[in-house]
Amino acid sequence: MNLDFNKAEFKRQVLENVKTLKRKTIETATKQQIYQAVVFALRDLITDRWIATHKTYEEKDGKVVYYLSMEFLMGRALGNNLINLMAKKEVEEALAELGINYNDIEEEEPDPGLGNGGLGRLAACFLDSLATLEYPAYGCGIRYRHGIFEQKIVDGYQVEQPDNWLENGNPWEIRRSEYACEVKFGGTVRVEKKPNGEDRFIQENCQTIIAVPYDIPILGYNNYTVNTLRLWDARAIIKFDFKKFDQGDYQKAVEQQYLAETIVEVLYPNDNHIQGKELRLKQQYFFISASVQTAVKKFKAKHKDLRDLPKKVAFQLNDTHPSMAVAELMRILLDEEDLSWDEAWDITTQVCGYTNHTIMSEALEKWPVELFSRLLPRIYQIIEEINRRFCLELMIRYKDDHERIRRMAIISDGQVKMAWLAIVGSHSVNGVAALHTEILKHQELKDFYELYPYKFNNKTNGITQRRWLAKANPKLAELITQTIGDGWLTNLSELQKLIPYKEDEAFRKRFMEIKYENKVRLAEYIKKHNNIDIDPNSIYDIQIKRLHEYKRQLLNVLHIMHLYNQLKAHPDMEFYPRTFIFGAKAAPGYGRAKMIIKLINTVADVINKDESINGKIKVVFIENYNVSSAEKLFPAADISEQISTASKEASGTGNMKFMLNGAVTIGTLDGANIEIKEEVGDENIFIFGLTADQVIEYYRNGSYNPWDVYNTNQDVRLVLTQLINGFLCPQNPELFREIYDSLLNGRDEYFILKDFESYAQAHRRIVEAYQNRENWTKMQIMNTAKSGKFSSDRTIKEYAEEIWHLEPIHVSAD
Ligand code: T68
Repeated sequence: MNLDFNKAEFKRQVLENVKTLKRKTIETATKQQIYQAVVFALRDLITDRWIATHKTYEEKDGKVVYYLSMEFLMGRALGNNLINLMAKKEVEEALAELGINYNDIEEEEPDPGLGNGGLGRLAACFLDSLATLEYPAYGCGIRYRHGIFEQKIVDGYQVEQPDNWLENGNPWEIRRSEYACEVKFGGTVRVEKKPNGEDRFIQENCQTIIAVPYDIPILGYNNYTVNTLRLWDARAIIKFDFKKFDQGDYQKAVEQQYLAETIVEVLYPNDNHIQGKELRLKQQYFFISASVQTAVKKFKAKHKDLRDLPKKVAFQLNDTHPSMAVAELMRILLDEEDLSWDEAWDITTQVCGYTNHTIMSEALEKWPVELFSRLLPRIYQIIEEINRRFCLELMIRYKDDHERIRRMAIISDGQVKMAWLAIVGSHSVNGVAALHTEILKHQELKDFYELYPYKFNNKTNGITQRRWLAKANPKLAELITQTIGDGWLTNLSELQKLIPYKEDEAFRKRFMEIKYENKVRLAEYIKKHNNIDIDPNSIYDIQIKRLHEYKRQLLNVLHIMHLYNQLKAHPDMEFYPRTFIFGAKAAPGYGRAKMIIKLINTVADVINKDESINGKIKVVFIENYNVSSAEKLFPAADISEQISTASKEASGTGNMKFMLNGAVTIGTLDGANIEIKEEVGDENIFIFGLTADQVIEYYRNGSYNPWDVYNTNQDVRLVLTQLINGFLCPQNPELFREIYDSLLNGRDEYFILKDFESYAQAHRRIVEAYQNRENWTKMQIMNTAKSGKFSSDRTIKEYAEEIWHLEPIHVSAD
């Protein structure tokens, strides 16, 4: 219950807004118009707190963290903000009194998809935790006009359509043109002398683009904190010389504006993969320059001595995408603030921290020197100097180990290595799960770990329980609150108090009922969207994440084919009904990933249409998997598929969302699965497959041969043959030849065949366990009860205390 919320006043404002904003009455307004009127009515309440928060931050003058990220995968804001405002019930009632169904209104909000997957969603969970824990924080990113594409499935294939999330405007944002700043590209660099005798570098003949911030409020849960997500839009400077003004100038001016604005046109749709496009480099510098300039300006408004910057400001780099912040901060300190190199470097490294999210080599950012130096000549110069000094240090330390120095150089082979820049320019380098950090230290970043052991640390990822339990699974949230109180909302470890209740029959019964009700809700969604009937009494086995070979959706679908084969061969076998659900977007340029989507849909078609198996297996592909559909999927899952090739998934966060909602994991010993297993105990998780050490050893010695599996395993051989013999697609038997070849002749880079038998066995153990319904419910309860570690509140506290040295600042009601 929110004491500031006045229902009568809220209703009055909604009616007023429909009239003044849309010239409508509540009876004639569209649902979209009512949605906007509702948001504006809430903004009033939110803005008071937003102002109070910033006033308090100003007065207390504490340290602030800037979370710099190319991606913020926020999902819809309305429901989440109502939960954090503790006003959901009242708003639902108020709308009902106006004859409006709240759920219909919630569905009107476009799902802001300004991110690809885990990395972007992690940033969103972090913002929620930062505000809830009352840490002064800004998220800084890009206001893409088009977020992640909308996925349509046409004849089983993925078809991409532009996401138009700003079509009706965004009622949550405020444009703050008064804080616009200039970002400079290209041109040349001129040298002159500074008062201290050092060189000063001046950028000339640049193309200047205006960065205009849009602010979005980030509400803490049950407190008065409202932090800011600041997303930058790009505008051209258009200077009309009215004397000379003619048709040609006008045309040129408009063209210039168009070019400037393409910078923020679209999010690059690759997850764990970098394409190296010029526009992407522009995007990076654009938002970094604007964000760093703003942070320094804000600091200078209150403080004189820039050497105090690390006491007041922390930058966290969400992967290497924002690593230009290192060079941009150096540029400002050197060129605009006249600091010496050593002073500037000391400040910069104290301010910056870098988070690594992947060891996939195709995700390592490297930019051609030619492109970099042409687009950002001054920034390139600074990086050259950072590199020169760094290599000198290396030469002193490693003498004539030239090979090592070449490996570690920030600029080498005609490329700028952004990860090396981020490591050298930061005081902290962290991985996102224990195993991942160990692999960084001892494999991928071994050289740097040996040089800077003190920089390396682990921060296991987390998720916000406000969105992923309170909002997504209101019934389970209510049961938990009735049973152990509502402390879990801000202290997820309290879920442990549920453990004794697994022996309580009434609790178990209600827990099971809720899972069933969530499964019914999902069945309705699937009926509506896929026109497939699924049975809520079947086992819901769900794999939802980006499509990538290392995540091994292919292993899952080959195993489904195998189950189908068994059922066809032995129609009378005992077979517990199963529903396999997938949701995944493939990068538009990732051909093999798109073929795997086609394969899943083809297998789904064959199996779902086969009446002879009495619906014992159903396969569903959820179109356009996003945050909104995720909120319906996690609560309905029995089984969570976390089956990446060990060592490849840095952490995973979907695994945590399933666990929180009481699903049982089938997974490899990869990423955070290991920590999930530690929390929940071996008896409440199904582990299979090679370990990371084994995988790494196979890569090293090259001794894995997929043909050995093919030749010795009948089941695998049959499934593989079905890929190319017309079984799936009689009109085009060659359709899946490419996938077949990747497994056998391409040497099965991700050990799908190697892990197949162990995976099939784990599934057999699961089906057996599932049929002991009481015990299964206990396992589910244990998964929820032990998920406390995986709250992003825990993660953020660790970042704040160990990396940022940040203190909470309490915002009070008046
Ligand atoms: C993910 N990375 C990791 N990258 O794969 C996942 N990459 O294990 C981890 O849990 C998550 O980060 C959070 O730490 C990504 O999501 C990208 O999306 C990405 C985007 C652009 C370029 C490269």
